[in-house]
Amino acid sequence: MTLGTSGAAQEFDALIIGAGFSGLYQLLSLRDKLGLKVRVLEAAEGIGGTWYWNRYPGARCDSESHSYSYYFSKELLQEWHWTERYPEQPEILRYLNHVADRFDLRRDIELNTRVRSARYDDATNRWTVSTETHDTFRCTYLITAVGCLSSANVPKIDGLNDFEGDWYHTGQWPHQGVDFTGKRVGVVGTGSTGIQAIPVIAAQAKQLTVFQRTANYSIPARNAPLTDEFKRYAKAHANDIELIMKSNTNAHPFYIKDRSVFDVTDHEREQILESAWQKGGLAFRAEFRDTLLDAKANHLVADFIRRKIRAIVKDPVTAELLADIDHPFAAKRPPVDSHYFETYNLPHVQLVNIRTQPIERITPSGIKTTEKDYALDIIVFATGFDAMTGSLLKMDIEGDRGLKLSEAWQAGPRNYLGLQVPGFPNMFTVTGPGSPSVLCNMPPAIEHHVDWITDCIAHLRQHGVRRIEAEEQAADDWVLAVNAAASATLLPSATHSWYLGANVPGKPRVFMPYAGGFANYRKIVEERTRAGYQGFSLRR
Ligand code: N01
Repeated sequence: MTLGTSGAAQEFDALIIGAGFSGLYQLLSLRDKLGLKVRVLEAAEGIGGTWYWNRYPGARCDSESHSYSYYFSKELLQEWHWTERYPEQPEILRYLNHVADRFDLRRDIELNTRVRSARYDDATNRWTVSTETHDTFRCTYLITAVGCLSSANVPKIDGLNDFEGDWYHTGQWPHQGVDFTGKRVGVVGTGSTGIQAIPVIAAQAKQLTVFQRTANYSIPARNAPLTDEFKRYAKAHANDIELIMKSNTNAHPFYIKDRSVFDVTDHEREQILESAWQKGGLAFRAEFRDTLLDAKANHLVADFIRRKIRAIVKDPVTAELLADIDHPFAAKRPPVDSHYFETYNLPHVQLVNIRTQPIERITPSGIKTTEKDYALDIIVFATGFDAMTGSLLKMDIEGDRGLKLSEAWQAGPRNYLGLQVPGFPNMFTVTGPGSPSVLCNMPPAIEHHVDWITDCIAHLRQHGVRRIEAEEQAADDWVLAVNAAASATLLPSATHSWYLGANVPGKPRVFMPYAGGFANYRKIVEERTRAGYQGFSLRR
């Protein structure tokens, strides 16, 4: 449905860009709680954001399903039934569609509408938003809900256009799926996505070649159908689970244990890690408080995983390639997997180390490294995203006095609390850079931001405030705080991580998410809000 009438701008109180987890809840909040006239602009043909696009084989959330849910509606929590420990992409998409129907959101969402530009005009205190479909919208409040991992990073490798087979990026997967039966498949990339996809592709393909640039840790997911007992438990304890998620470091439904790697004997440590490995999932990293803080502590945990890899993978050369990991455990987002390392025991799966034999080019018939030609029918790029800033910078956003977001962020995403950018009045970034976002289970992080933005807009309207904007000094101080929080951990030592923007050539190397912990971050935001929106300039 096209709601636009070409030529005439459509007027709204608020525009939301993106109809994923963030955009849906933001629409509901502004429309139904505050009674604003709101529209969501979504580039895709359907709602779902990340979960609309990421349909690659094996796509599944690494957060456990009972925590990967909205908690704002207790009725919704009680009525929705997840089926597995980790929700699969189609199930999450069904959930988000259910939410859209249940709260009657669709009538205010415009699909197939990619935002091209947004300009702020001080005289009218309005944003003008133009789309690629030549519609124009105007609004007072502009909320970007574009997701942190939505701008696909397809590596620029010579010859890709000449490839005579098919190639795909995991984040832009065809809706009809891809049939790998009888095909020679190459996968480039061994991050969370590649590690999820590789075993599933291997189960179908005639031959699978994995091109690994950086070896990665991975913890078994141990996915399984949820038992009725667990389903009842999660529903009965929804309030407690929510409290745990809001009061810990990563917004997951578990706390990081308050013990050091060195508080226990070698034997005890081995037993603790073995038990966590058997339980599986992201909670593995929560066994010790210093895993991500102390290099020696991390080394002991990492060594456990390396030994596991060597024990699982039968070919010693392949095992060594997989275990030769150059960064501390969890300094890059730790993947969880279903039989990833076991996949390398299959006779039709091979691993190529593109550190020692880099890809030279793509040829019409496959991938050519400095050592060899690999004949392929299909190439899958599991090469990640231009994370956190990519989708924002793709739009031509211009704030006060002609300041472009691309200029303001030339040296990295300067912002305040991950919520606002100086020079961009009344613009809010849901889980923007500078917030804990991607270091968290996302739904609680999203709900926190949406609730804050909603309360903030209510406050502005109640008090006759025309515009709110992050102060320059507050943003500078926050950038320092974000750097300091990262530097207190081992996170920056993974120098090639997307947290630092290092996966995209030419992108400024700045640690983007706030690593000081979700609970701590919430406290900071709350204190500053209570202190009269400290660090924000409010003008009547
Ligand atoms: O991307 P990544 P991802 N030539 O950037 C390699 C979330 N997620 O899509 O490390 C060759 O982590 C790159 O190598 P290197 C999660 O937050 C969530 O896997 O740069 N290789 C790396 O191996 C995750 O962290 C879930 O040396 C190239 C891989 O490609 C985030 O998404 C599931 C290359 C990219 O890894 C991103 O994960 C999946 C090149 N030119 C993902 N460029 C859920 O739980 C890159 N690589 C929901």
